[in-house]
Amino acid sequence: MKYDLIIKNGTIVTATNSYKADLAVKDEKIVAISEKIEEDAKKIVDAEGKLVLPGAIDSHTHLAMPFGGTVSSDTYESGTRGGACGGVTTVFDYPVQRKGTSIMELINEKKSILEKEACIDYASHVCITDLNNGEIIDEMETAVKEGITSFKVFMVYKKEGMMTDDATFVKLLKRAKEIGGLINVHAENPDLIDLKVEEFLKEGKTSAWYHYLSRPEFVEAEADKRAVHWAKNLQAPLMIVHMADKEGLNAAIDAKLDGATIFLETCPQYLEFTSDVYKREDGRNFVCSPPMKGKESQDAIWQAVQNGMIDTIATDHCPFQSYEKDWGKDDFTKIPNGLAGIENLYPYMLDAANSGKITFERAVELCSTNPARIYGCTQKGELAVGKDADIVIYDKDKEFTVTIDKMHTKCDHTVWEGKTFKGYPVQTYLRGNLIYDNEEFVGKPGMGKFVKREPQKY
Ligand code: DUC
Ligand code: ZN
Ligand code: ZN
Repeated sequence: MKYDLIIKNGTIVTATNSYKADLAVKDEKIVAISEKIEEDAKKIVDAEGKLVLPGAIDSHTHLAMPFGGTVSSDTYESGTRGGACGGVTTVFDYPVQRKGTSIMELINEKKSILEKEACIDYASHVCITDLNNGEIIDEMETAVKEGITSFKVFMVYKKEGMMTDDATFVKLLKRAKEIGGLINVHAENPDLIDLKVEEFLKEGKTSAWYHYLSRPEFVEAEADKRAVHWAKNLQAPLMIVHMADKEGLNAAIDAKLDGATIFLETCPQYLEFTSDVYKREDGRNFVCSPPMKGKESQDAIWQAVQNGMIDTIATDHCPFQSYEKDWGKDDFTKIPNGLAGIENLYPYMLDAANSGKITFERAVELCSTNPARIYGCTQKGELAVGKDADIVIYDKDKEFTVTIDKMHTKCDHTVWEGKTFKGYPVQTYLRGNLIYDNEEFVGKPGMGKFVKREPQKY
């Protein structure tokens, strides 16, 4: 047999165009794309009437992460299984450095879990909480050589011991630039949040609505602007993750237009929901940080998704079970922060394409091609000869309504409950291997491989 797999008669979508063609796979790679491929293969799939897309890259998840007095409820296995069923073929995790410890040890510890559990390919951005007397500055270079080229800093979570102060942030930005790495930042101002929280609790204002009011638009905007300021003045590349407010977005866009190397990520929850969700009886289930903002911010973020200013869409997948969210029924500060989303990312953005809000090419660019390019996944993000055969077959006409019973992650509830998507992935291939078939997971834990990334000249 010449090939392992041929996908025939589909419409191939890239970040720049769409065209009808057949695609052949051998030894996990795409080896041919042409109008007609007549040779034999072990498996031939007819994709007539369907779109053939590169697998999505969810470049922002927190799997099995100790947080909010518990651990996020998806393991590496269940989170990546969910991803596979939503067309995600590469996941990025955010392991958090314990203060005073080595990041290489953390990377190796996580790798040994992921190689057993991951159902899709995986990479990590390492969250740095402490420079460890400068040791981490050296370790960053080792990490980059090992293929871990991005790092995260939190401008928040001061009391939780995860915050990076400005001096450390600046050192990390400069170091990442030297070694072809990238710093990702969670931008919110911790002191304003702590001040507001204290005031609200004193006044007995404890519902989920006060989660939003303790970290409203200007709290994120201040930190966004500070982050933009450092990146611009140090001429260092920076990714601002989960961008959710208009004022910060505009500052970042201005800096980008001025030549700063700033990348922007947002998440489906900020595109779908506004802060009004925190007024709901089940508002705690929507509690994540940064919180959803008002309509003005939502409209601005959508506009930036449409006009090319947002670079990537990822989920910030960090689910907690209902009983854990219930800890904060009468005190919003006890609600673990985070939502499930990995299985809904590609369906959501492709639904936006199917309904004409963006093009399918743009959905592919945001969810696959851009994250691959920005984070140095040279084998991913595109259906092209020589790339990994990470492929999603998408039926534009299949209607799918999200209910928790149909999800493949471990969490017992979802903010996406009841959402109907026009169009849905019907098959996912990981390096040519079928891992999802018509609402069923057909892969195996351990199939995922480490994605060794290349340093970039940003
Ligand atoms: N925000 C969340 O909502 N969850 C995980 C971490 C974060 O920053
Ligand atoms: Zn974050
Ligand atoms: Zn996050």
